[in-house]
Amino acid sequence: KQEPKDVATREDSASISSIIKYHAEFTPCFSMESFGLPKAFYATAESVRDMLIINWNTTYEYCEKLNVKRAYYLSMEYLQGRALLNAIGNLELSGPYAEALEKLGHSLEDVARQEPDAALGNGGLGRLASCFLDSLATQNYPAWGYGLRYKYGLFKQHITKDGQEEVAENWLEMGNPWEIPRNDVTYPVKFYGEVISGPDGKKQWVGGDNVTAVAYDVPIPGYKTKTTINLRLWSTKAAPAEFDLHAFNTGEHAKAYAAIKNAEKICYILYPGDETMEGKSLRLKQQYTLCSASLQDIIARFERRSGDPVNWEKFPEKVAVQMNDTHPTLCIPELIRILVDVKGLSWKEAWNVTRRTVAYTNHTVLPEALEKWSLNLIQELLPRHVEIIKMIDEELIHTIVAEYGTEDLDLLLQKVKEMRILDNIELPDSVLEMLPKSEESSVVDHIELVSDNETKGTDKGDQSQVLDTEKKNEVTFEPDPELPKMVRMANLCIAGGHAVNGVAEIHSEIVKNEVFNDFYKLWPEKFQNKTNGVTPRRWIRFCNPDLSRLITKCIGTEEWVKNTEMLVNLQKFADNEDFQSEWREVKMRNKIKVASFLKEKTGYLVNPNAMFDVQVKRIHEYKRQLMNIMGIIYRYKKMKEMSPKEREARFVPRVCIFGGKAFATYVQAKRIVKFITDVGAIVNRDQEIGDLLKVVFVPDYNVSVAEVLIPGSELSQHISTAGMEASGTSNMKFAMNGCIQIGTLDGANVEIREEVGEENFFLFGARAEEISGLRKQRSEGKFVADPRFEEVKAYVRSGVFGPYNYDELMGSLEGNEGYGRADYFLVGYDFPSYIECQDKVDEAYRDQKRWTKMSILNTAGSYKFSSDRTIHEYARDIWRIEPIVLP
Ligand code: DL6
Repeated sequence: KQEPKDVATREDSASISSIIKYHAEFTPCFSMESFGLPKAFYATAESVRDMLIINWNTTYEYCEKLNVKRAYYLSMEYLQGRALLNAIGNLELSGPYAEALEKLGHSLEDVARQEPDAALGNGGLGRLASCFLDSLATQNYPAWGYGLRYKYGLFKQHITKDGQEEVAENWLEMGNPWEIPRNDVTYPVKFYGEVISGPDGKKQWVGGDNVTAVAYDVPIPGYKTKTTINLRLWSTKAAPAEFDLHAFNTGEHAKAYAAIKNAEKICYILYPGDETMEGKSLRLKQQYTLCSASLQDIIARFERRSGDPVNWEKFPEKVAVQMNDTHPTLCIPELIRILVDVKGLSWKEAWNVTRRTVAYTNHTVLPEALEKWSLNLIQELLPRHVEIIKMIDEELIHTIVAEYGTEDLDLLLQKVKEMRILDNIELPDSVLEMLPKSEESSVVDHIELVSDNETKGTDKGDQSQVLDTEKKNEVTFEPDPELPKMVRMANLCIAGGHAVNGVAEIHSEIVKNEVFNDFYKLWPEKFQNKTNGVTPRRWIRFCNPDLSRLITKCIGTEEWVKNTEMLVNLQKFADNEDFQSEWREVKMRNKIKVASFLKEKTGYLVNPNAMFDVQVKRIHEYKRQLMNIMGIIYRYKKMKEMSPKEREARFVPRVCIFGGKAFATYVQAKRIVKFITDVGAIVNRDQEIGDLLKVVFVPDYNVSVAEVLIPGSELSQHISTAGMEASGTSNMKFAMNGCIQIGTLDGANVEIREEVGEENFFLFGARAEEISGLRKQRSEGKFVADPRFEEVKAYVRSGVFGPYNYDELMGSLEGNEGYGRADYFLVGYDFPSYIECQDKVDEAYRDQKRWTKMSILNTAGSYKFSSDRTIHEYARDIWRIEPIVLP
C-alpha cells in the first residue's frame, strides 16, 4: 500500500492527482480502471477531507490550549448543500484541483455535480445556520455548530400532473465523505421514567429508556484561513444494554430489534410529519436529543479544561449557547437539570448560570409557527424537565407580580396569562397566596378567559385554520378541561436566556413592540436586532465566478470576498459603458446556463434574451406565489387580447421561473404548486405568445439549484404580505448577484432597499402597519376588489388552465364559506399595485443602460448582507467571543 504524500504539501496539481489516485484505489476500494465520475467525486472529497482534518485539529488544539470562550450554535437544521467546491475554494485550491482532475480525465465541475445536496433543513432558517458556520470559520471565531444527522434529509420534490410528490432523500446512500464518525464520543439520552426524591431529598430521574447519541464531525473550513471549525451532528443508536438477546435467542427477532429501531428512528428523518401523536413524540425526542447530547458534550469539555473543583460560575465565561429558534428550547431545563441533579448546584446557582449562557433567535412571528408543546407529552417523555419548567414558570410569574403589583388585579392576571410559560394551567400556590382574596377580584370567577390554544391553526398546516388572534383578549386561570395544557417555548426561551434577537430591523421591531411586547417592557435590555446575512463565498464568489472576476478586476483586489464593504467601490463604475457591457455579458453567460438547466430539468426551451424573472423559496401563502402567478395570468390574458404588434410593443419578453417545496401536509401550498405548473403547461405551448411569456416551475429547488438560478436572474420577487416575512435571505443573494427586486416593505427588503437605493428597487403594496386595519375592513365587507383582479379570477374559473377545479384557491381569495378568512394574505388588496409595478419593471428593462446601472448598484449595495457582518455582531453583542488567529 502506497503511503500518501504529506498532506500539508499537497498544493500542486501533481501531488493532488496522486492523492486522489491513492484514495480512488484504497479508501473506497475502487480501482483506477473504472474511475468514473461518482468514484472521482468520493476520492476527491476524501483528499480534501484529509487537509481539513489537519486544520480542524490545529484549530481545536489551539483553542483548547488558550482555553477561550466558545460559541455553540444549536440548530435542528443545516442546509449545507454541496461541500466540495466550497471547501476547495476556501482552501484556495480550485486551480490545482481542476488541473489534477483534468489529468485524470474529468472536469472539476462534473465531479462536483456528483455530490448529493446535504439538505438537513427546510429553508431559510437552516441555510442561515450554514452561512453562519462559514462566517464563523472565516473570521476565526472559536465556535462549533451542533445538529442532528438525519438519515433522510428534506424530501426530493417530483412534479407530476397532480402537482408535488415527495420522495425520500437518501443522501447518505453512497456514504458521506465529509463526516468523521466518532464512536468514542457518545452520550446517553434518556426518555420516560419517573422522578423520585432520593435519600438526601434531591430529585432523581430514574427508570426510563436510554438511547445513545453518537457524534459525527463535519469539518467546516474558513475562507483563506487555516481555521476549520466543527459541525457536530448527532446520530442515535440503542444503548448497549438495550438489545434483548434473550428475545432474539427465543426467535422473537422483532422484539429483540425493537429497541434498536426505536433508537435509530429518532434521527431517521428531518421534521417528521407531526399530525399524529407518534410524529409529535418523535419530533420532541429529536429536539431533546440535540439539547441533551450537545450540553453533555459542552459540559464535559468545560470540565476537562477547568481545574478541580470546577467553578461553575465560570461556565458562562467559557460557553455561549445560541438557540436557533425555539427548537432547542429544552436546552434550558436540560442545563438546569444537569447542573442541579448531576453536578450538585443549587437551583439558584443553576438558574443563574443558565440565564447567562443561553440566548435565543426568533425567526418568525406567524402565530401558528410559534412552537407549543403539550405538557402531557413532555411529562411522559421528560418528567424531570416538566418540574423544572414549572419552577421557571413560577419564577417568571413572581417577576410579573413584582412588576405590575396586585392593585390592578385584572391587569396583573391578564399579563400573567399572556406571558407565562404554561398555558391552561392553574396558578402555583405561591402565587395564589400573594393575590388579594376579595370577592370581586377572585381570580377564578372574575376574569373570563379563553386559552390561546384556541387561536392557532395547525403547525405549518392549512393557513385557513388560523383564526383572528386580535379579538381574543379574555382569558381565565381556571384550566379548561376541554383544552390541552401547553408549554410555550418562546416564552421559556425569553425567560431563560439573556438575549433575544430578531433577524431584520423591521422584524425585531415587531418582536419588541407587538409579539413579545410585554417581555420587552419587562426586560428591554435583552432585546436586540441581528439582521441576517449570507456568505459571499458560496453566494457570489463560487456560484458566480465570472461576475466575481469582473468585480475583482474593477476593484483591483479580491479582498471584497472577505470585506464586502469594498463592493461599494462598484458604484463609481455604474455608468461606465465598458463596465456595463462586460457586466451584461456576464449576466448573459449565466442566463444561458440557466436556460440549459431549465431544458434539462423541465424540457422547456427558453430564450436567454428574455428577462429572467424568478421567485424561488418555500411555497407558503404569506410568500404569495399565488399573487405572482395571478399577475402572470393577467399579463397572458392581456397579450391574448392584443394584436402581435401591440403585444410586442407593450410587453417585455419574460421567462417567469418558480421553485420551492411545499410542506408535505400543507394542502393549500400544494394546490399553488399544481396551479403554477398547469398555467405553465398552457402558456408555454401557446404559439401565438411564443417567447413573449414562459412559465417554468423548477422541480426540487435546493441549494445547488439556487447556485445556478441566482447568478442568471434579473428580477427577483420578494412579495410577502408586509410584516410576515421575518427577514428572507434569498433577497440578499439575489442583490449580491446584481438582480433587481420587486418587493414589499417586509423583512430584510426594507434594509436592502435602503442600501441599494429606492430607485433601484421596485416597491409596491401595503405596509406592515396598515395590515391589521386592512384585514378588519376586509372582514367587515368593506373591500372593493379591483376589476383586474376579478377578471383574473373569472378567467381562471373559465377553465383556460385545464379541468382541475381551482375553486379552493380562488375561493381562499374571497373568503367563501369553507375557505377561512377572506384573503388573509391580502393578495387582492396588493394586486393592483403589484401589476402596475410590473409595468415599471418592463419600462426599466427596455432601457438596458438604466437596468444595468440598477443591477450594478444592487451588487454594490449588498455589502451589508454578508453573514460576516451578522456573525461579528452576534460575537460582539451576544456571545462576547473574540477571533483567534492560528499561529
Ligand atoms: O432567519 C432565517 C429565516 C428568515 O429569513 C425567514 O424570513 C423566516 O421565515 C425563516 N423562519 C423559519 C421559521 N421556522 N420556524 N420556526 O424558517 O427564518
